[in-house]
This record gives sequence, C-alpha cells and structure tokens, in this order.
Amino acid sequence: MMPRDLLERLTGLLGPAAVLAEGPDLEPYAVDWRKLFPGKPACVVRPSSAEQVAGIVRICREAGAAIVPQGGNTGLAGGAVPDASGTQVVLSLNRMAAIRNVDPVGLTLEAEAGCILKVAQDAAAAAGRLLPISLAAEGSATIGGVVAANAGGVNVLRYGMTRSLVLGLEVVLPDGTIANGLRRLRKDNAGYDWKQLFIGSEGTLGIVTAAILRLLPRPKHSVTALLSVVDPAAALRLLELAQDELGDQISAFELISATSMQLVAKHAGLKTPIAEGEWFVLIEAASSLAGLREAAEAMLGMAFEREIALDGVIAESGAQAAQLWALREHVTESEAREGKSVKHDVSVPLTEVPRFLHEAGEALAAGAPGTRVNAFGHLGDGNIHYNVLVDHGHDPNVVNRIVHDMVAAFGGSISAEHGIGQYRVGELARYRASTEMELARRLKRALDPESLLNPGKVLLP
Ligand code: 2HG
Ligand code: ZN
Repeated sequence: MMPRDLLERLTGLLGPAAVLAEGPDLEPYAVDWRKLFPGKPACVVRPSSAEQVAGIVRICREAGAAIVPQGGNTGLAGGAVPDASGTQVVLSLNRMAAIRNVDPVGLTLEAEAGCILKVAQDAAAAAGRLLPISLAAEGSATIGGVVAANAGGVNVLRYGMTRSLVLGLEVVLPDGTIANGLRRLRKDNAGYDWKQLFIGSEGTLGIVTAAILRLLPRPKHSVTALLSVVDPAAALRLLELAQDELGDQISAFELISATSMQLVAKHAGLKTPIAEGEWFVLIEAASSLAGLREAAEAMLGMAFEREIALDGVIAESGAQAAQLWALREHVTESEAREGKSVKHDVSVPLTEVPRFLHEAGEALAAGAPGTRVNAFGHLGDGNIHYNVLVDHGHDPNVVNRIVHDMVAAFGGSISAEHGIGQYRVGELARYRASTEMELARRLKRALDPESLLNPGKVLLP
C-alpha cells in the first residue's frame, strides 16, 4: 500500500480533522521538547476512542507502517517521537482526555490516556483525595504517557512509582484488539497480571488508552523544609534522622547540589533563602494527624545539634513551600538554558550514593577534564540526575561511558525513572545481561512480531 492509500484509509476512519499530514501543525509531534530527537512523521492521527485506536493499528498493520504512540511529549529519552524516515505514524492520544470517574470512597480515578496529569490531580483534590504522582512536567504529561513510562517523580519515596498506583488498564494490542482490564479492584489475583507488561514498556508492546489509578486520603497537613548540608553523606544521615523522627510521613527527600542552585539563580532568578552550602536537601512530609510541624521542628533542631545540617528553614505557608519547591523544579529548565548537557538518570543502592557521587566526580575529572556536574534528584530513592554540562567540546560518548561504567560498578541502573526511549537504547543493550535482554526480546516478539509499535525504542532491532 502506498502512503497515499494509508492516508486515505486513516482519514476515512477518523475524519480529515483528526489526521495531520503536512505543514507546521506536525512540528510539535515530530520532535521532543528538548529538540534532541528531531523526527519526521508520515502523518499524525488523533483518535477519540479506543475503537478508533484499534482501527488505526489494523490499518497501519496492513500497510506495514510503524506507529509511535504519543502523550504529552514531555519525556526525556526520545521515546515518543518518530524517526526521521517519514514513514512512521504518530498516534497522539491528546483528544482522549476525559476523566470518567472519581470514587472518593473506593479511592480510584478512571481517566483516558490523554488526560493531563495535573487535571487528574486536581480532580482527585476536588474530591478531597490525593493522586500522588507528581513531577515537574505534570502540566503537560498525560496519564497514558505516565503509565507507559512508569513515571517516577518526587513522591516515589512514599507512594512508589506509577506502577504501584495502577489498578486497571485498557490497552490496544499490536494486532488491533482491545484488552480491557479496567477493573477498580484492590485485589485481583485471577491469572497473570498482564497490565504490568505495559506499564513502563514505553509504547513498544501496546497502546495504553485508559487507566484506573489508586487514590489516597488527602493529608490535611504538610511541612516543607530546605536544609543545607556539607556533603551527600550528611544528606544520608539527615534521611535516617528524618525517617526516625517523621517515619512514614516523609513524602519527598530531594538532593540539590550547589551547582544546581547556581544554575537556578542564574537562569530562573530564584535564590535559596538559606546560607549557601555545597548541598541542599528539600524535605516534604504530610499527615492528617496533628503535630507534624512540631515533629519537623524537633527534627530540624536535632539536625543542627548533631551538626548534620548547616542551615535550614521550614516554610511558614503554602506560598513559601511553593517557593522552596520552585528551586527544585527549575533545575531542569535552568540546565537547558546553560547549554548542552549529557543527562544520566541513574540509581545505585541508596547507601552508596555518596561514594558514587565522589567516584564519578573523580573519574570525570580524570577522563573528561573541564566538564561540570549538575547533580540533583531523588536521594530518598537512590536516584540521582547526574547531568554533565559539556560546553567545552567534550565528547558526550566519553562522558556517558565514564558515568555509566561507574553506575555498573556500583550495581546500579542506567535509567531509574526516565526510561530508555531511543536515547539509551544502545546503553541498555550494553549494560543489561544478555539473558535479560533476550527475555525482553521474546516478550516483544510474542506481542508485536512485526515490530509495529515504537520500533527502535527500548530494544534494538
Ligand atoms: C526531575 O527530577 C526530572 O526534575 C528531570 O526527572 C531530571 O532534568 C533532569 O535530568
Ligand atoms: Zn527526576
């Protein structure tokens, strides 16, 4: 089938307004927001139902045209954009954005794939409940993308990755059938839990069209504190203290380097309200029981007394808490403004983070002198965004190798939360054991033997 026939059949199924074939309208779907992975779609289709998604899959399958599912296109690994061949069909879920149901007693929310994460958070809040998935891109990221990427974010420490919040899923399979597992059950041990295959598969095994997410009671009180510490080892001691004193009420424990803070000051004009240190920690805790603030103040007192923290502040209001969070949330954008960087989204066993940071720094100083490290991230999860600014003609591949070899030496992962996409497809093949890779390929072949869905992502052909 010629592309013209493909276009005609897709237009026949969806109507002309839902098929973008040329012009500037294609641009936002063709490239990721960092403009690192420019692609060229054959066309963009915008279905409005799972049945339409299934119809698109069947038509593309007959035509042998690959499909790239896309949500808010906020990913950092190039997983949702087409290649440059001009043959891949981008399937945008952004017209399927309805919230179908919020159940404040059963604690569930059902939404279509294209629903913006922030809209879903707000719907849960309006019902007095909490959807705890929270990340900097939440104003654009969609539920389908968040599920397909198994997104992390700042609340993983308490609530887990997206996977732990998915109760039910509807997925269109590469053969064009719809697997409907939209059950709002807390317990469902009837057979294989097949939805887990699709969570985090980055659109390579199926297309998520709707999800039922688990909600939580909304904590009535929260405290946010920013502290400075002398080094990452002190930050870990602070985590231990916070766990002792605030227990399971800690919802975020974020590490920010002085370099990150300097970038945020330079490019976003935001300044830390506490004395400069080499490292900063942003802590949030939340609870419905009284006494949280007192406990947090006591914890801070102990941190100073034991010389774990150098300086610190507890937000006095919601507005102040938002100001503290803004420091953390502007790191990515400020880094982008500073220039070119090589991102590493790594995890190592939590207690190894200080040693990893030290040794990776030494290895870079020796192997790629002049690079600057912008390290920050989710210390409570052992997940550091170890981004290296390479503005002086450094070879990104050399930098990558140094950092990822160090991650491997620590028994870590080269992608803690951002996924593999196309950015790390070669790196995954290099660092994962061949038996694990072969198992992944067997799953891919079983579900998508023609490699119709998102080829070139996660697994090399
Ligand atoms: C974050 O934690 C995001 O802010 C982005 O995962 C990290 O820019 C990055 O590398
Ligand atoms: Zn992150």
